[in-house]
Amino acid sequence: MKLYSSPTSPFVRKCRIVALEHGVPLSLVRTNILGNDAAQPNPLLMIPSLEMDDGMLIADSRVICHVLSGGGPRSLQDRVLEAVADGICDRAVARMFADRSGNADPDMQARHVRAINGTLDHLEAQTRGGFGIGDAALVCALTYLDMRHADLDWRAARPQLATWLAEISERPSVAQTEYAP
Ligand SMILES: N[C@@H](CCC(=O)N[C@@H](CS)C(=O)NCC(=O)O)C(=O)O
Repeated sequence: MKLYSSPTSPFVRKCRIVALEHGVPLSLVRTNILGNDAAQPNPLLMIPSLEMDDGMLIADSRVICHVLSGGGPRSLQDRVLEAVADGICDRAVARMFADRSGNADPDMQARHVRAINGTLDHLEAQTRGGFGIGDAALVCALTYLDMRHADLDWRAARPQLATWLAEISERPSVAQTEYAP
């Protein structure tokens, strides 16, 4: 199976972690998301997308992770965590693109930061165990903040999340998929 990808996308990294956790080999096809649209198989012009061996194209990291993990039943808690962590990534990616555009709306940028911080506070108050797709998504969100939004200094007021990330970073699927900016 081919995963259309970039080495700095949190959604791609989540899929790669889930594939490694489930022993699914993936061939990565590097895709320039802001480059030539003709090279992008996903009509939504987004990564990740997964090309199955029979040619079927699957868009969206949540659906891709469902497929890569075998499509079995999952706890509601794990699904909620994935959605919340992906939401942080949506905000963080939007803030990054707006910063790069040079004409970011300050009110919108502040709203992204409020949303990211509020969601991290909510997650800090929770306990977690095991390692599901939601946890993979959270790893990708926290490390994406480190890579693109170090100014937010998310660890400062969130020692539980910081300790959790340090421990989980030892996991082979996490260690082998570090962002490569
Ligand atoms: N909901 C999507 C979000 C994917 C996403 O935002 N991908 C970004 C890269 S991190 C992208 O392809 N952006 C290109 C664009 O917005 O044109 C998923 O989970 O796969």
